Amino acid sequence: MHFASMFLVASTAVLAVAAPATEKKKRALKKFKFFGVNESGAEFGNTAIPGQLGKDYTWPLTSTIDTLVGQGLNIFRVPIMMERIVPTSMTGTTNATYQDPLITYINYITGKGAYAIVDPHNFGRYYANIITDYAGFKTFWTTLAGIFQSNANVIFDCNNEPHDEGSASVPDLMQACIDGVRAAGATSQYIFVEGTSYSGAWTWVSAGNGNLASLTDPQNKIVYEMHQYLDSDGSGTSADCVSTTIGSERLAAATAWLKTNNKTGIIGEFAGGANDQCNSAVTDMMTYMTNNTDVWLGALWWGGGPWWGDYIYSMEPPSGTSYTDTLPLILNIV
Ligand SMILES: *[C@@H]1O[C@H](CO)[C@@H](O)[C@H](O)[C@H]1NC(C)=O
Ligand SMILES: *[C@@H]1O[C@H](CO)[C@@H](O)[C@H](O)[C@H]1NC(C)=O
Ligand SMILES: *[C@@H]1O[C@H](CO)[C@@H](O)[C@H](O)[C@H]1NC(C)=O
Ligand SMILES: CC(=O)N[C@H]1CO[C@H](CO)[C@@H](O)[C@@H]1O
Repeated sequence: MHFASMFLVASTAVLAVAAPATEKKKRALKKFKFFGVNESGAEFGNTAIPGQLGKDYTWPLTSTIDTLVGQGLNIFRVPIMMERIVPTSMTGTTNATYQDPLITYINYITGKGAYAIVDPHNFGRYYANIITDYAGFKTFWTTLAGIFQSNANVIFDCNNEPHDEGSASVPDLMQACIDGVRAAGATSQYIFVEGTSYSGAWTWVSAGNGNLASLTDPQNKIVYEMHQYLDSDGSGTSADCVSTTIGSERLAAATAWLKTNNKTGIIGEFAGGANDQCNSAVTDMMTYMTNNTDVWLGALWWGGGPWWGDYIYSMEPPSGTSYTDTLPLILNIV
């Protein structure tokens, strides 16, 4: 057991004693509004459409939510596939086989008092075609947000990681989502928007995502979701981190952009391997972000879920390598 995890256990014990007997012991975040994990499974098997439950895709575990909420995490991003929830066309109806367990799972998370992010994990594409039918995409979102219209703890994540968009307009795509969500009567919820170039924080400005500053929301609850991995190409495919300060370095330009434009952001995906260099890099990144909570609302680790096995960034209790090695460090900071 690392020193940091001993500290976590010790401080949890102190809290448990200090808390009134009737109050369930639960750690609170110290600085962030949000900290949590991506809960993968329902977007797996993206070459098998619609795919078969239990073979191509799965739903993440409610027991994982119990465990992580007990440790103070309060937000979970749930990747889904647009083609599975609305199979015929973007203006079509939902498929109950996929929709029913989605509702059950999302309501389970919010029933625990946490936030649930509904994340069409589609890279700006529907059936592998870059989405340019913005009116159709707006209708898709009116349908999807309509399901959760009265649940204030649901967050709508317009689309995961658009990239190589050709002549398509990411601002038009994101604005269509915002308009579609609000047209569903879902007026209390946050909307997370993403940018091109996989929504990378390190390339946010250089890739031209500055034009997303002009998005409008009558409810004024847009949050800019960016992703930031710490490996050499920023793809989140290596257990190695570039340096112990790579996180704060890669976030600097995006942080300045958020401040200049009076916006708030969240890191919707980040990770580093379970090793000393990455643990220092993650510590630096979380410290930097908690130093800048005027613009950074929080972060979500990639990733949890029951099918990751011995994945380099597995945050799945009880034995995922990031769950045992890295989460205790993070919870001491955020
Ligand atoms: C609905 O989803 C299920 C499971 O993904 C699939 O087997 C079925 O074919 C789908 N129905 C339609 C009309 O796409
Ligand atoms: C910054 O944004 C907040 C919330 O959206 C708003 O209340 C405030 O007036 C804005 N400040 C400036 C200087 O634009
Ligand atoms: C965070 O802020 C503290 C206090 O200003 C400073 O000493 C530290 O260097 C900052 N760390 C990072 C990674 O930004
Ligand atoms: C960094 C990372 O692991 N990204 C993965 C996120 O999940 C999707 C689908 O599950 C994968 O395609 C990405 O490679």
